[in-house]
Amino acid sequence: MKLFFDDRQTAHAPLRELHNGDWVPFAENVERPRSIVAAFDDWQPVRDFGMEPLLAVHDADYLAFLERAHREWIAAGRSGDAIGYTFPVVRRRPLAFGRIDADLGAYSYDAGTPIASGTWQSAYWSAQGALTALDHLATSGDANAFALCRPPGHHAGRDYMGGYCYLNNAAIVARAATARGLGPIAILDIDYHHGNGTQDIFYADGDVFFASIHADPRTDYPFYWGHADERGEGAGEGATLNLPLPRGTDGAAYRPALDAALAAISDWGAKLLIVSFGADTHSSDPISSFALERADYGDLAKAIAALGVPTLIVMEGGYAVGDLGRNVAAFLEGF
Ligand code: SP5
Ligand code: ZN
Repeated sequence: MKLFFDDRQTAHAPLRELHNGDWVPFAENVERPRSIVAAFDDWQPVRDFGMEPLLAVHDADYLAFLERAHREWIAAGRSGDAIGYTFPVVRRRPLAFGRIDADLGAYSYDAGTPIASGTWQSAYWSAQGALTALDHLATSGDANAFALCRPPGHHAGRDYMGGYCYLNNAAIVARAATARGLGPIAILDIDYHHGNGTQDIFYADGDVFFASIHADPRTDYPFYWGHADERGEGAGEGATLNLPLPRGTDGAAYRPALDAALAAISDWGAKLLIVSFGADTHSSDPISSFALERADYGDLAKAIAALGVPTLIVMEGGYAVGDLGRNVAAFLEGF
């Protein structure tokens, strides 16, 4: 399997995040991609597909905000990472603000997603890596490809960041693939956390099927989305499938949910599968509470590969840095 990564993805290095009322070291750190890079010998270069495929998913004003936010933060006399503190949950409308703090709140839904000096550069190349992997899949005849996306993407929506995510890499490649006539497309999200941004982008969209297996949002981030009764709306009615599982879920208990998701994807008639893969389902993950082991990842991959659908894997979460590279390798080797 060809693997795609660009070193500019390590420019993003926030120092800390808010967690349970305290500042803690930023969990989505540069040791993560380094651990995954070290687990493989051969990486392919990332190509630049420009802004157009990003604009097919994200609003132009949101992308401009991501690009300028850290400069404005510094210009306002601040140091370190830009982070918001006021969030317009009551109602958002397109106001023009004169202060970076207002923009930070309007374009995010949590306080765990800081913008550092290198954030835009890394998010941009993370998305380009996914697009390069898609292009490889579409032109090589290979059955699968892996984009080491970092920062991850599945919590980011059309005009908001959150959950360590800025650009929704899976959604960007799904839209690009649709434009290339590669559909019908399904996204299978097997990160520990619900992929609320991806769900939101395609919620009323009948073109892309979205299935997510994740920790029950009644107990786990992102709390407000990923409940089993969220099934899509309008033209997207029935094209969203949420399979929440309890804390402590191990490989055996995970498997029926995976089989249900794969059956639904097969019924959808998917001709391209995008897998949002998080290794934060591992028993050793410091911020998550499932109990999958390394050998389980090979089994999951074999079940996915048995669909016989070309598969693009994009990296999402996974924070047990000491195990991360080997866990990702176990998953990819299963294909
Ligand atoms: C892509 C992804 O897996 N995002 C997960 C975002 C979860 N953020 C909320 C959890 C905060 C836990 N912070 C613990 C940090 C320890 N250094
Ligand atoms: Zn996650």
